Amino acid sequence: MLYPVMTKSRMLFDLSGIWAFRMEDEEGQGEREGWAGKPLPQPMTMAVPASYNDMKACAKLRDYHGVVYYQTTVRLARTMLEERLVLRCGAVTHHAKVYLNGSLVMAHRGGFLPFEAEVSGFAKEGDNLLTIAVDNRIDHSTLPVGEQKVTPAGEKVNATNFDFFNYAGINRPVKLYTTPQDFIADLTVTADVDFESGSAVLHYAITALGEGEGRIAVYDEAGSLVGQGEGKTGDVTIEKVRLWQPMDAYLYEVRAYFGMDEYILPYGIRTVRVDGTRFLINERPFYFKGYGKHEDTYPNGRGFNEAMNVKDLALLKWQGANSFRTSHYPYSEEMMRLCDREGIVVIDECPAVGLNLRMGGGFFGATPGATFAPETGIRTGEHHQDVLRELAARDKNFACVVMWSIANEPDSNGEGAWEYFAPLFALMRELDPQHRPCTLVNCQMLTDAEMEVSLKLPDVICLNRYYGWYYCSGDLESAEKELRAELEKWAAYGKPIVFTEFGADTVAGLHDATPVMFTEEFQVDYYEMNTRVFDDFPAVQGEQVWNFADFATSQGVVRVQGNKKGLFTRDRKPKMAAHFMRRRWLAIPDFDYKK
Ligand code: GCB
Repeated sequence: MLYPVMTKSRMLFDLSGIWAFRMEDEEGQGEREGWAGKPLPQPMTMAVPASYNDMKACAKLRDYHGVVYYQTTVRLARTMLEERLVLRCGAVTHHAKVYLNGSLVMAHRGGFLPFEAEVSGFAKEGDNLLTIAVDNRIDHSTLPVGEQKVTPAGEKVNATNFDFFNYAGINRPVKLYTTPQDFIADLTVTADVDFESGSAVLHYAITALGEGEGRIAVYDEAGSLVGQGEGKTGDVTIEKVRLWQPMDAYLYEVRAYFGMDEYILPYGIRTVRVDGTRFLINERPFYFKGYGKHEDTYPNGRGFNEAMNVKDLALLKWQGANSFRTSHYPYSEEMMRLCDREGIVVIDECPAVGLNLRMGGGFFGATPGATFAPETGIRTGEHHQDVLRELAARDKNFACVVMWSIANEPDSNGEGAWEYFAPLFALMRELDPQHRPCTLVNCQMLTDAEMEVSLKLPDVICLNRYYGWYYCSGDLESAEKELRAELEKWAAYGKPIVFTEFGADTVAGLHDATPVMFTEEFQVDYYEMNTRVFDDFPAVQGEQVWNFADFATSQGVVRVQGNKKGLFTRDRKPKMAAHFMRRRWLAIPDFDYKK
């Protein structure tokens, strides 16, 4: 799905601002009382985009469970109605019903990917009432996975099977855009690079609806035309190609034409492949240095925060980091475009987190059980496929995306895991026109089971490990021994290994001369030990710390006002460990660290 941009044939309107907002007093009230078709009764004000939870000083809103309504008036000029008019939501968490002038124009399941519909037939000149009903409920059929529970006080709540706050609302921009009646619906570009001659061939495909001829023109960053192709599909050769490199981005501009329509795509040319234990970007062994992140700021919640995105990437660069994983859901398209622009490497994760009923039972809230059991287990299979389709459609052209993560910490040893995951890997490999590596982020031990999901399906072994924190807590000597012993096993299989999580909760400002857990000194020692071990294993091709910054999560006895594993505080102030990792990462090159 194309990101909406302004071109000579397309108008674009951002509907961000203050909208009217209303919680339901009881389930189904909005539909019964027809809220979508008239001004909301006694609304409060709400910022769009943003999560609603932290917007007011109101515990009821913060912990709300169910459907809320957002509403605004969109005033349309006649000229806009002469074109094809599309309404597009960047992300509504978790489920949305969108009404224009009282008519349902689209509905969407899943809180982290865009959706859109042509609304020409529903819109009129002048005032139009736009209403979006947002449902934050999660269960065994949603991604992420959760469960609805009733507290002893009689309140219905979302029991999350994941460790981040269930922020909800219109989290990303809502936009209106126009296209001509005959228009470009999609554009796919892939590239073959000839490293000897220094040229590249772009293969492009324009999907268009209506009558017209297709063509593309490719420009370099100086604005010079470097290649052209006739037809809706074709090849364009670019001589003396300048590649997109980690930390040294270069973006061509692919301008696609169809009839009167024009679409402009920034496009980085690079290659990615796995070779033995090496992860090659542009045929050179790349070492991942960076983080698992969250879209989490105050008071935006998971709401789009463009200033913080810019700041975060600046801090990454300050530290000598080069990459992050979009743990545990796809991030905004704006962030992906920024990473393309800044040369930050991304492991793109879909919102499949909590697919582990065995673990969730103990820690976060869901009832323990067999994850893939037909009656009582999760029922996310079909939705998981839909989400992968939407993710590939949105992110296929980004140079920054070098790998897809199919899930975070699923019950990969559970009965039925192979049957669940093998088709998803096959699907993602088929969906991605660039055939990027696929992974699954593992938290379970390597078993002798014939069908080891975490070993055989992924191209890269991604490990989340907490030796010295959850395991061998505070005892770094034992932790080191155990970590080495486990790594020996994984390293025997000849695939690249990336640590996608390792971390220790640390309350900024807590200090001790003899390091104990939760102090800044302990966090430094923890990283010193873990990274020393990684350096001894040639197969370890990357380290992504958990987490970039402290973040909000459900309340519980193991969380001190949120998860405190950040190397930065929630307002982005470095802890001691941030300086430690900075010294380390500035000394590790992006390429050829482990040949
Ligand atoms: C994990 C999860 C992550 C948690 C983290 C923790 O393994 O993938 O979502 O936040 O551990 O801090 O416990």
